[in-house]
Amino acid sequence: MKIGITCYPTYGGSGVVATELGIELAAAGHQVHFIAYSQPFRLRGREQDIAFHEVPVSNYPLFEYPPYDLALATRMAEVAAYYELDLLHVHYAIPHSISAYLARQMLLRQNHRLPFITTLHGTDITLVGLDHSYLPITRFGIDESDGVTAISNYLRDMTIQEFHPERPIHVIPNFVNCDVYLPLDEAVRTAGRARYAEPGEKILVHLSNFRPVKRTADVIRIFSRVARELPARLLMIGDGPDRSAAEWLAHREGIQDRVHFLGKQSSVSEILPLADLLLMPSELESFGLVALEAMACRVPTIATRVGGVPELIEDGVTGRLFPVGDVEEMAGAAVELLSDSSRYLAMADAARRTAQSRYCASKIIPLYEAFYQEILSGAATPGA
Ligand code: GMT
Repeated sequence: MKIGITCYPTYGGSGVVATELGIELAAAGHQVHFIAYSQPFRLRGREQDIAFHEVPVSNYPLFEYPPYDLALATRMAEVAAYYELDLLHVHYAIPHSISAYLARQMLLRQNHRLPFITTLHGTDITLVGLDHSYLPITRFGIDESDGVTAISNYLRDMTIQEFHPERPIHVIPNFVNCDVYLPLDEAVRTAGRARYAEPGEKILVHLSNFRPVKRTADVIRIFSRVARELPARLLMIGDGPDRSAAEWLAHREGIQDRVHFLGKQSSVSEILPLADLLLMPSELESFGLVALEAMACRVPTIATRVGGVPELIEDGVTGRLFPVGDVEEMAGAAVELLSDSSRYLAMADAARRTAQSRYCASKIIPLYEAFYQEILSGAATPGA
């Protein structure tokens, strides 16, 4: 198949999923065309059967707000026509499904049928979609899509409850490449850990875009309590609006020497397996992709019981779940786990096993391929 993929190319879960999906589809023999305002950050630009098409946005002085969605629709239609795309797969409803809709309508005039699939990731529904001004157009984008997927049961149910869409929503969970995200050989792990911690110190890690929904201040508060009980370091991967507040808090708590702010990292699969625990105290996660990536690396997560997280993490088996903001309990659980090696090892093993048995790319990519086929056969039916 020849598949066009559009996503937010910068740091964020939906862009990561879209990029990894493109990489896996290309490896499975499909031709993939990314269409976005910049190259997705996890794409190296040298992958076989993957092309990137930048969307140029005109900055004509009359445009106080450059019309990205129109420029995207134009580029989608051009790429689809020039490279004979079979379908478009857009990640994040707004504005991508609307641009795809426009591209589809433009191509219809040339008798080129271009179905599009929208994958809902979370904040497109829970935050953006529920802002009243965006609700009708988000619902329109969902209903006009030829197929819609959501990354968890929670998100599907939430979308149905809030938007009452006419289009059915299929759940295809997020995935991880278990051959890339995997535990390290002990010698390599020891050498890697030495970059951040002394022997005998535990390593906790947090990875996000440092937006308020991630509650990065809670990460610092949890770690501060853990560091009082045992020798430990915290790796903070990523960047975003709440980073400086987190840095300030680390100083105020007097733990600045134990917290390493690493900024945005392109090879997180090399850092995650160095850690003992991931902290994900988010206000909301429709899935929690980073926890899955950590699980595949044999790293359990201390997380909040929100959104789709309980579908991924089984409390007490593959990680621990707590109410939002309960930093005392989360810190206590982290200390307990890090002090009990047999319990810790059982949980770390269960985390890796769950990632392998339920969320490996090899299991999830065929679901997308089957869904594409289903949509294509429907799209071929006159009047569909
Ligand atoms: O919240 C983010 O970090 C970014 C956001 C996105 O769309 O880029 O993440 C959402 O999609 C991820 C990939 O499917 C999910 O793992 C995240 O749980 C989801 N975030 C929220 O629901 C808040």
